[in-house]
Amino acid sequence: SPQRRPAASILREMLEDPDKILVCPGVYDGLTARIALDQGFDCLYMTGAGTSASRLGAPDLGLISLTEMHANADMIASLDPSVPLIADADVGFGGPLSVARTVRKYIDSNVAALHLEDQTLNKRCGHLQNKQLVSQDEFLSRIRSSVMARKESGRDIVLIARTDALQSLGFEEAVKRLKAAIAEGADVAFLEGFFTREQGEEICRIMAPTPCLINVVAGGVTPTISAAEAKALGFKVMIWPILSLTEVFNATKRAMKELKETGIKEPVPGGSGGIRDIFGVCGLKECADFDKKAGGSAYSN
Ligand code: PYR
Repeated sequence: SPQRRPAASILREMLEDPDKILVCPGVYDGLTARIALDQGFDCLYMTGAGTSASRLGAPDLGLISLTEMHANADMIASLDPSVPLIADADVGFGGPLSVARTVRKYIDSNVAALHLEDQTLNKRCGHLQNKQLVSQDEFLSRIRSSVMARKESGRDIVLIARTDALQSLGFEEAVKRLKAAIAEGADVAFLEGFFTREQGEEICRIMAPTPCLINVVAGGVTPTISAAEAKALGFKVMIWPILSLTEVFNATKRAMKELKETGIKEPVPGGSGGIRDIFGVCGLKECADFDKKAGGSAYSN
């Protein structure tokens, strides 16, 4: 069979397309990833906040481990290897050796890109208050370690340097950190939690030609803007981390409430989301076809 093209190479080609902004819906499990793939997105984003909420039932406070984040990224990246996955790697889960291990594991799973940030080990969601930062030197040791691990692997992964410094140290310091991270070999700049369109435009202008990422979080501090507007500001990558989380939260809560209060959850008239729709988006037909070809009969449609 032909050699599979690494997801990082597919992502790099997209990043180099001058006319493109990559719009990445946040997914956190197999089903949300399948729905995004079914809608034809050409790049996905694995949210750490969503992974923490769905796998641990815990808030995004640095509780989740490398093993859990990697297992989620591994599964999501495997669903359609032709669609690159950008995955959260928080602070890299420890010192330089741990960061290198994280990068190797993500590379092994054909994850196209990861982001590493400059918060302390007990990090928190970038849109919460009172974030604690490590020094620039410590941040750079994380980036350097990831660049070294990538080089030693002989393979590729796009490294996204994220700074959370804007909140406590201001714009200049945040820019300094991002520039230093790019000088160490990171590929994409991620200014977390900026407040205005002007700051967004400014970061893209200052970092050019380095591609910049914008993170749009419902209820977060960055304005919710469209992909077209983000592109006009100069961004190359746009992530919507809690897109599926919010929808699942609202819809599930509504359904639970209805069942609790009335003792029945009526199907939505004419609505989708029955068992066949769900199995269908997860590849029921492909599984049945495969099974049949292999001489099985258990899953014939
Ligand atoms: C998250 O979704 O957890 C981010 O860090 C953006």
